[in-house]
Amino acid sequence: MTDLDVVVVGAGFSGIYAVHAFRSAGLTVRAFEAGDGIGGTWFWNSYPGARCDVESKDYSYSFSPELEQEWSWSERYPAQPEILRYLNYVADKFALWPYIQRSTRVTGASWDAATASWTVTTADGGALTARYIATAVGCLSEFQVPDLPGLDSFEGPWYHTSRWPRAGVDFAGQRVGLVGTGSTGIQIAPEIAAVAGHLHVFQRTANFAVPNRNRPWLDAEEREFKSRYRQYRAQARESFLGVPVTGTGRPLLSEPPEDVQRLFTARWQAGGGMPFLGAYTDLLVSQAANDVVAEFMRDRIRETVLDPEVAELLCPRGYPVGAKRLCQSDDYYAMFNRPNVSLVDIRSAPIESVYPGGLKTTSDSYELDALVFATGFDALTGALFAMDIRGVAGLPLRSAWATGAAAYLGVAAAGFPNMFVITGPGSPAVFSNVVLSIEQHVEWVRDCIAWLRARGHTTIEPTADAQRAWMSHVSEVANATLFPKADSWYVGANIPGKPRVFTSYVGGCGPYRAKCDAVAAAGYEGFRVAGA
Ligand code: N01
Repeated sequence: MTDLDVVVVGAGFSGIYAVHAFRSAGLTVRAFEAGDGIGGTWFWNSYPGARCDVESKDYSYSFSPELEQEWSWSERYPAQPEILRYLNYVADKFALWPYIQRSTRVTGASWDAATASWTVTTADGGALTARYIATAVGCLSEFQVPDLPGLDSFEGPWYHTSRWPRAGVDFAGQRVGLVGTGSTGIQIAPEIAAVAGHLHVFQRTANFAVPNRNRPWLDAEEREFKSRYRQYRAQARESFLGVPVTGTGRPLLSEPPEDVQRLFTARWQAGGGMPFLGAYTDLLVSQAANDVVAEFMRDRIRETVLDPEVAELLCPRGYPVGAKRLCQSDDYYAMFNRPNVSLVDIRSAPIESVYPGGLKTTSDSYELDALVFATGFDALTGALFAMDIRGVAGLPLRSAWATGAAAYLGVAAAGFPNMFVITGPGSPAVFSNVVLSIEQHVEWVRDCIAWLRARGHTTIEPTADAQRAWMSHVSEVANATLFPKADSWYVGANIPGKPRVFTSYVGGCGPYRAKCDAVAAAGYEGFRVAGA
């Protein structure tokens, strides 16, 4: 007998839905959440400018038609506070609060073969047992601050965007240094520039950013859209990215160049990253096709940024568009026309150290009052490795995945029975509308547990062979694309010493869902079950 059927680790989009789905299936469940509020990514990343780059109509739960109809988004792209309000509304509506224990960090989980159960320990000294554990820790949770000599000596405050002070930060009139120009840096920079005395943007790698063209969601538009929400969701589930995107269905290289330019111009005007990269079938597989879109985007930077030297420095080179997550901003490039913003190239002159009054590169010193790190995350595995997870015979997850993370279908790992990794390595999560991917994983896990219980089975674990075959399929699909070709968090390149492995499934959400369903229909093919 265990204390619970399922322990869920984390209460972001995935943990919240896991609690609801598992409870609705008659399971006893508790989620542990380290934060004192729910929301995961959207709880922690409360920096100014934080906004989702997937449209609100897509980036929302699809499991409840009622919820879908009654919630009203105010903008095309939802800002962080609104997403957080939405998630709290969901917890209220489905009465989930009693099953979510906040301010409780899970420190470890160990498998006991004799009782076919997990013992989960928490930072407050608590421990309980559960038959199953579902990690819902998010793919981008474990933030990273560069190990800069002298950072401790800095006299001003410094912040990481992922742990933004709840009360906000007043940069008015200050000299601020921003390190990092990924999706986060690109969002926060214009917000700081609007108030700071001076903003120095320290750029190691220039990034591609498309406009959002964010705008309010008008009542009439919303009403019309909601009248066909169900059909839209059905299309989304079968789509490649979890968002139905209308592409030409043709390769760019077969099109007359003037048609290509016309189409990109229209999509640039309309805004959004997915319609841009989904415009042609070869953009993410052919370097020559990708070069065309890259040059189109560099031209947009050159026509926006008035100083040609700054514009050239902002022009990304050396990796394909989309191989690092495509950023979105309506203001980032134009911000460099402000007199109080300067771009510092730390590729040619790297940061050497921080001193009490500022930051020193190999060529200059910058006097600063405050420092902001938008330097990203130890993605996919960081939050899992932050816990001491031990599977069969006490094997630590960190050791099992020492040369690269591996999970059968991206949801369960050999050596870790009865553990489900929501949006785990080997799944399409980070290459999709993650909310739909989360729902698909949670529902698959819920149905798997129901299937086991109906047959009296007590354990399920993928075979090493099935896992190996899946991960080699994941690599094969990725290697046929341009995705692994950039130094990005997708391959772990942003974390010193992390094995360089591309572990996301880029074969598309629809085909992935079909594969998961086929495995289930075949009696959980590739898994070993035991008990009864
Ligand atoms: O992190 P990143 P992020 N010295 O890893 C630089 C999601 N997200 O927080 O490219 C100097 O992308 C690093 O430079 P380089 C989204 O999936 C979504 O911005 O490694 N610089 C890079 O410029 C996204 O992809 C949304 O050379 C250092 C930056 O820091 C993911 O989160 C919004 C450095 C890190 O970029 C992560 O985005 C925000 C060092 N030692 C985030 N270390 C939306 O929905 C790192 N850098 C819109």
